[in-house]
Amino acid sequence: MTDQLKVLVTGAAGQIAYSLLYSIANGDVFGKNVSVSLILLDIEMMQEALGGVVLELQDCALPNLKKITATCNVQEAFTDIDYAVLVGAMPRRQGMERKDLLKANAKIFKEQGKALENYAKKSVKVLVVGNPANTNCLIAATCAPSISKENFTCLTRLDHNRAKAQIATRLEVATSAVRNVIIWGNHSSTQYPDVRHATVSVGDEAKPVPLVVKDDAWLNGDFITTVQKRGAAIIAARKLSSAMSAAKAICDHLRDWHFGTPKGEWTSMGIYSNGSNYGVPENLIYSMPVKIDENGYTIVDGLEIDDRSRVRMDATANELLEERNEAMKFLSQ
Ligand code: NAX
Repeated sequence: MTDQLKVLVTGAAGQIAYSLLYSIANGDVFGKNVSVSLILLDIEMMQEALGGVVLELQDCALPNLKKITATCNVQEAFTDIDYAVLVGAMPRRQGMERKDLLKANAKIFKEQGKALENYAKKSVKVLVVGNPANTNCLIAATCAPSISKENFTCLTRLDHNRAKAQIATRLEVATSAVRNVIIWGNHSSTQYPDVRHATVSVGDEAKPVPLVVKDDAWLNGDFITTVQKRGAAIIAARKLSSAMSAAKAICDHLRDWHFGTPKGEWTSMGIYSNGSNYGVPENLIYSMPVKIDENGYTIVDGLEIDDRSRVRMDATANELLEERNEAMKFLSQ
């Protein structure tokens, strides 16, 4: 394993990055024996604020942090990077149509996809966080044809962690006792949080979550909507979108991708669908259960999908197909 990594974080002057950068720089993600060069990209208007983030990172006096580069230059940012954490995106403003949001972000992720193609290492691993995350990720992957589609992922780990925490809270157990929840589909309110294959540790035994919860109405109702609408609940309460929990989820995603998932466990990641798994259409970034080892990720196959799950999985796929059709119009412009 390499002992030096070049890690790009975009949207680096924003609120998620502010919670994220310390953990990456401190070795909590890639390990304490790896030195990290951080490249921080944000738009020109944010360079002064970004300079402040650099001052703070310096003042943390972190032994693993080899170098910090702050820039608004895309070529400088993407050159020879090992990881691209694409957090920066155009936020949805009041009165903005979904189409306008897709258009603004298609432009950003087209440019960044091309930059990955032209300047990054071919082995670069890409995590897209900026919304609409799945479709932004697909755009970047489309614009970087010489990089394997398997190197492009989007963040659904926050939704995964939310599902896990809801079950743990309900059963009054530690979150570590709950394993193998799944987020299917889009990082949006159509996502399908699925615990039919999840387990909870009771003593030395791992028991199926539905058997322990013993409340199918809750599992098929409030549990699902709570996870689907959690982002909106946080905005309503904080008047800002989730940042601390998003940063934690980004670290979890990157750590598992770098080191592998724990034995017997899977996680959820938005990944490229080639059309061969679970009836998910080809050429979408769709969240699925994956196990990761030194050879990369493998989709957990063979899980039984009941009729109710099928409907939910198709609904979120249909939303992604619509987003793709809309976004692809802007790619040729
Ligand atoms: P902020 O608005 O605080 O920060 C975004 C930063 O991105 C700003 O500093 C902005 O200048 C920068 N930016 C905009 N265009 C850029 C470009 N072309 N290149 C580089 N930087 C650019 O947002 P924050 O709260 O940090 O959220 C960032 C993104 O994460 C949003 O799109 C948000 O919707 C998304 N989220 C995704 C989540 C997920 O699970 N996939 C969860 C959390 C979050 O809601």
